[in-house]
Amino acid sequence: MKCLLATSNPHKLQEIQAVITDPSLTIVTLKDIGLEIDEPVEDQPTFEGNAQLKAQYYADASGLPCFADDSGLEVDALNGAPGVFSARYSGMTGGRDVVDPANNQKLLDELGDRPVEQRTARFVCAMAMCNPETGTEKGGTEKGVRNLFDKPIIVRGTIEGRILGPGDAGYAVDNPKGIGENGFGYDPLFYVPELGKTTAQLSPEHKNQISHRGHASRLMWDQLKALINR
Ligand code: ITT
Repeated sequence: MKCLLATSNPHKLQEIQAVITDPSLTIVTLKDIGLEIDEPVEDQPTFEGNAQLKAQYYADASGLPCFADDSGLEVDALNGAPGVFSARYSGMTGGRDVVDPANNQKLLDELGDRPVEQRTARFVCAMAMCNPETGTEKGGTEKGVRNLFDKPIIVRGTIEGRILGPGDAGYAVDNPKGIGENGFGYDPLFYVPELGKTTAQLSPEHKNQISHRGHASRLMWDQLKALINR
């Protein structure tokens, strides 16, 4: 089975491709198929809604079954913010090298000097897989693929942790770099107490074993495998 993995985030691409490696599924990327279209507007109130919106948009544009994730950070003391606005929390635009530190600084500003026990948070990843809409011109997928599933498949993975805070190594209220060099986004500020590390201090393999995206990718693959082997 061939399907499109739709993301413009190279870190996500690597993380998902490292988990879903079965030869019965050929994953192609937007770059592989030369699909250069505007990104959809992610205007849904839930991660699941945005994941489905993205997957359906690119499935329709490509004619391939497509999966996409919408993910982000929920901080309890901020009533779940930044949530679905995680990618654009600070309002800064540009490359990830400027947007990520700006988002991280905004998060530290919002949390202020709250003690670590009030900084609990989780990463959430909703992943959706959609077929091209039936009955449209674009719906011509490869033989045998279309009928594997009728409705979108939607799964969710999470990882619990907290945001670095007073007393933690690498923490200062004006230091958006946090601690650790791996990963992306909020990883340098996302501390997993059981490991005594941020997710930016984990190897890619270790992050995939425990992360929201790793969990969601495995759940998605379990469902697809069951359909392929039906
Ligand atoms: P696509 O929409 O093209 O897939 P994106 O980066 O814009 O890429 P989202 O809309 O799903 O993706 O936004 C996710 C944001 O949430 C991301 O930019 C980070 O700020 C944050 N995030 C999600 N997963 C993360 C992770 O594993 N580590 C750190 N931050 C993460």
